[in-house]
Amino acid sequence: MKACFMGLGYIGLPTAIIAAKHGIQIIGVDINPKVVEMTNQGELHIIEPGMQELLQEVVTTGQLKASTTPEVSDAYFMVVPTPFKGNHEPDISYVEAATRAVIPLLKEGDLYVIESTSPVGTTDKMCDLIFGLRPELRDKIYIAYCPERVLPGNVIYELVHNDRVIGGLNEASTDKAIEFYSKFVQGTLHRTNCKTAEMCKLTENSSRDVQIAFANELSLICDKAGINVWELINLANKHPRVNILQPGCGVGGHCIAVDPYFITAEFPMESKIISTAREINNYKAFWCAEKVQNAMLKFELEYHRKPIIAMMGLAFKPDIDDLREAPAKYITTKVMQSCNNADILVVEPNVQEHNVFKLTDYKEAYEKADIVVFLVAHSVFKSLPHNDRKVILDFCGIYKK
Ligand code: SAJ
Repeated sequence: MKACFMGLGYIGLPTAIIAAKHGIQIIGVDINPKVVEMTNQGELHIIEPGMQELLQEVVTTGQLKASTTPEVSDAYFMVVPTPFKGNHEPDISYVEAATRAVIPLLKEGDLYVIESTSPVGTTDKMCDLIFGLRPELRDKIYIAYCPERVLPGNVIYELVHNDRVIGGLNEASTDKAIEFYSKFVQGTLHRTNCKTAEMCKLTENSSRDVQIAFANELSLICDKAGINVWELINLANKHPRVNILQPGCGVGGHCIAVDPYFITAEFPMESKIISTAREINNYKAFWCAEKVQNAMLKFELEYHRKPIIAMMGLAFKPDIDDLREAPAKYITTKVMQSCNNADILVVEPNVQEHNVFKLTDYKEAYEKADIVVFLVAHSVFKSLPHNDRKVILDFCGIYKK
């Protein structure tokens, strides 16, 4: 069995590695020659615990090879980014380009799968493209949509153990895709059609976005009402059927802050809660930046000098070193811009150095600062002593009970 993975990013590369580890011959394709070169040298270009050793192993045994062009295989997987354009319209041009690249290689009996998060109807569009150019393959190849669900930081475990949803163009396609994924997935493989599988992925991340927005909205209300939001949520969650998530300084990463737009762009009239949740979560980062700016002004009026501020955390969530689309980064930039970069100590304990921010050790920054702003709930911050003489802005519940 030979499989071709189009895209060696945060999902494509780990999936290719795990599949290779389970005996499938893998050709991993990426348009970036640097990624291809690093992968062939057994060097991981993404950040994911435990993955480096696995890559080294499958490259050494020859199970995985990277290239800038696809090769004739038995199965083809589209695992490329689906960003959105300026107006939040989904951009499926990478899926289309990857599909066009494999169309000339397709032969009878092959499997073609889209894993990229995609707007509803993308698989049907790619079918039209494939059969438009290769009409002789109609009913002769298998086509399915199968989204990934792994949590960055826990990919090795989740790729194998999570349940997956597999939506085939027809029953035979679903069967063929299930046959492939069952080579390395131990979770249940749930059957459906392409459209439902596409919508399922968007629904999962939108559901989380809506739930986080609820928590963030509560945090705004509680701030005005003088109520500790962390205590409130903890108490409300004692109800057997209530499970509120945690507020933070916004929603980051490449998934939850993006995927809901794939629904709102296509169904603007119907997706009221989903679009409002996006607005609330975006607004939360803006609100945090304003809170910091107000605290700075208040300090200056009271002490007649500029405060030293510690911005604690840049990552998009706790205990990772991934800064992609991180609200903490946005807030820090906004605060720095408002005071000519003066007296701001930027902290990210999970990153050695950064090309924009000069990083300070978290203990040193906490010690020196007049105003401490907790942006990300990294575990190491929780051991810092509570100092009543400092102004503490705790946006992520470091000191929650
Ligand atoms: N966040 C909160 N409060 C919470 C939980 C999260 O503010 O209670 C924030 C985080 O700080 C972060 C953002 O939400 O900024 C997203 O973090 P996350 O841990 O919720 O999710 P991701 O983006 O790391 O991964 C998600 C997962 N989807 C769901 O949990 C429904 C993952 O399973 C998906 O595979 C991934 O998106 C993806 O690739 O789509």
